[in-house]
Amino acid sequence: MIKILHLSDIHIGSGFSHGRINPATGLNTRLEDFVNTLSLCIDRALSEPVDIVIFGGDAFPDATPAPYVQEAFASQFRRLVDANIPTVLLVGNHDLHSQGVGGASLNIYRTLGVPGFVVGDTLTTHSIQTRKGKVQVITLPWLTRSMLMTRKETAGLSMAEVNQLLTERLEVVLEGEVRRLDPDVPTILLAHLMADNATLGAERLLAVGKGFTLPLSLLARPCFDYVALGHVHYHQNLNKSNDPPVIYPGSIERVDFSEEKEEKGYVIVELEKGKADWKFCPLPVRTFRTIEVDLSKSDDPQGVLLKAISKYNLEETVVRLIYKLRSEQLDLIENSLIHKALGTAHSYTIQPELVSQLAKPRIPELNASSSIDPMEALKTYLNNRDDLKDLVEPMIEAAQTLLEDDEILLS
Ligand SMILES: [Mn+2]
Repeated sequence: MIKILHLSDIHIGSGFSHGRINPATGLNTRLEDFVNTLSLCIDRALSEPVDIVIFGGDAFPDATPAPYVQEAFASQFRRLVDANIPTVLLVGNHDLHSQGVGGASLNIYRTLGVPGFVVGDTLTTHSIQTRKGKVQVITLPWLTRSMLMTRKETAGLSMAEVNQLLTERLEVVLEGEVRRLDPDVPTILLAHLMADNATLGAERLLAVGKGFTLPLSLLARPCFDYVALGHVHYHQNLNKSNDPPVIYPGSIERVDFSEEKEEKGYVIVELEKGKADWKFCPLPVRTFRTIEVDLSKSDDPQGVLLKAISKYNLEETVVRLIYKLRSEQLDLIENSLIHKALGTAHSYTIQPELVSQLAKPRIPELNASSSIDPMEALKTYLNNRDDLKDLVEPMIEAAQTLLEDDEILLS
């Protein structure tokens, strides 16, 4: 039995706006939070000890993190080198520089020949010797069109056609890897991708529509004993029958407020040929709290607001206060008292919203709660703008071209 620690979407160095400078260290407290959480993952890898660590991609917010952020990441993973624990670092979309043309931030670990470290920046199979025997890891990094197709092949194709072609190409290449597998050795597919039946987390806010998705049938195959995913920040198992488990461990820290209610953690797997027992291990991460109050109908907006704040213990918490009020109520809010009430929070933002502005006529079809394809949204918008009537065609054409160029590369 081979014991594995599977973590993903570290994104260390992001969310600084939710922190503050720690006067003792000069560092942003959110960097310290992320380092602390990552160190808890590594602690667990060492204390078990696990036989291999697999990382599902997206190490930093982008491919060119500041040197002190890179160092924070490296000093945690260095502990695995010292403990002789083999580690696979998969390349996610955020790790690619210029859509991959500029390489990947994680490639430096291969260049330096860090003992036991494997970087997955191509679709290939790595045969890795662990203390408890051999394991095969197929790495499937974030796909860009240029990896499997030439520009010529995609010219004139619609976004959906390009995605279809990319999926077909991938199937062939993956099949090639599968056929070369040793059937007696436990096998992991480690992939950074959007599966078509995944529940989305924060990454949806960074993507146009749902972007390029891959069918679950490509992943949930008996030749894989465990499918380790990265990309979606919300922890989930896509294959409830567990044959094999198809797991997003999710991000290890809250990247932003969209992850306010999500549990964060990593996954421990016990793997043998034909069998994978896994469990999600929650991490103690900083609390995020949205306090939302509608004061527009209140005679005592200040009192109601302070009362809403006082309901929570905000210590060590990242707070977002959103309140709605009418413009004529503005003078009734004493800002210094609001700041004082929020003073115990780790950090906070205040977003007053005027209801008169909120009541502005909107296009009901474009309501935030209904999901709509970007092209449909644009068409709906243009239909409601008589003044843009003459521009409808060129604008739709231009938007189509933009989406075709970028859709797959975005996330
Ligand atoms: Mn990603």
